[in-house]
Amino acid sequence: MAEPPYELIYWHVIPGRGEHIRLCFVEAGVSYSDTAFLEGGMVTLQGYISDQNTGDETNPPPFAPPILKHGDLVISQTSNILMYLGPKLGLAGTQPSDIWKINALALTALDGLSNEVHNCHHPIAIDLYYEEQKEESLRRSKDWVKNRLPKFLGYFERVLAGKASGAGPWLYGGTLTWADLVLFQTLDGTSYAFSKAMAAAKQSGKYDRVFQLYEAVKARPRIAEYLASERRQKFSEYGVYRHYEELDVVSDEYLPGSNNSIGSLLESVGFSIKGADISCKFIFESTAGPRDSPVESVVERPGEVPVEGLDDPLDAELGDELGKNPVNNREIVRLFTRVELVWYYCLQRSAYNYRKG
Ligand SMILES: N[C@@H](CCC(=O)N[C@@H](CS)C(=O)NCC(=O)O)C(=O)O
Repeated sequence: MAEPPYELIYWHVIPGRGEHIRLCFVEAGVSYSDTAFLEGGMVTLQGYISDQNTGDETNPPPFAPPILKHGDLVISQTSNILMYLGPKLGLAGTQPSDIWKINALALTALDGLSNEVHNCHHPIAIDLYYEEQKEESLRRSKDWVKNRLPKFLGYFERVLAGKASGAGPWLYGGTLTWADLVLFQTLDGTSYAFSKAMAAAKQSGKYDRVFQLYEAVKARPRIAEYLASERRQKFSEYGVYRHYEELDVVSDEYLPGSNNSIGSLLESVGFSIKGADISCKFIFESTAGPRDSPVESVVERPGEVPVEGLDDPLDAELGDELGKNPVNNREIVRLFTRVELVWYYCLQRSAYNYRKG
């Protein structure tokens, strides 16, 4: 018996969570309808999520899109839909039990590289505008980029290095599954939101397998054609992935050689600071200058941002300087504060050039 039509019910204009479902259909070469492109599509969607909707005889009402209608079946929740479609579209591995493993991988990507990214621009309340939670968004974005992004990228790198992933570029069992498509989409969205951090992560070489998977999905013939088409909706300042220049922060985590020079000096007295090499020229100058010179006077000298990186003589000079003056904890705290401030400044102004160099 022929399959009933697949109907995707999702918002228009934003790729959002609906895009995970679309990519599965595209990769499988299976046609589907999509309310994002249908006349009256948003009325249909609103009908499903209306607080008047109590569902029907066999389907409870969905809370939010994406929603899939397939014959009499109406289901919601992205991962649930993906797990339903995976086996039907040939994206579910080779063994019946594979779906649980694939689902875990997809859920992890959705947790870390979708929901958490969304929470970076909406850390306080979903119903408030971003503009009403900007300060918290910045704080959260900085922390996310520093601590969570490397954790999730590192996790997927480990998965890809593991035996269960098989020989190919894919996450599980040597075949392309819906988890690969989800990871692709979440990496794509995260790269839109946090372009600098993702560029730095790629450049670091720590996550080569992850970025290879991204390219491998992108090069799939049907996916490539879809991505180049009008059907691929662009990211914007709506939806899960948004680009706000001020949130596009980068972490020292990814910068090369970040645990040498002043970093190791500070570590030797119990502080951990990474990325200090990029700013140790400033620190050297500030320690050589008047003890209480305000940090602002240091950071307002953009011409001296060491975009080409620093070499050993400077570090040696700094070592001498610190060596000459007994360093007590108070001094180190003062230094630490300066390093942080100057370092952020350097990143904002020139880290991109620095990495390119
Ligand atoms: N966990 C759900 C989240 C669904 C969700 O948040 N959908 C968004 C669009 S991507 C929405 O319209 N939410 C409305 C709301 O949460 O009030 C899923 O993965 O499907």
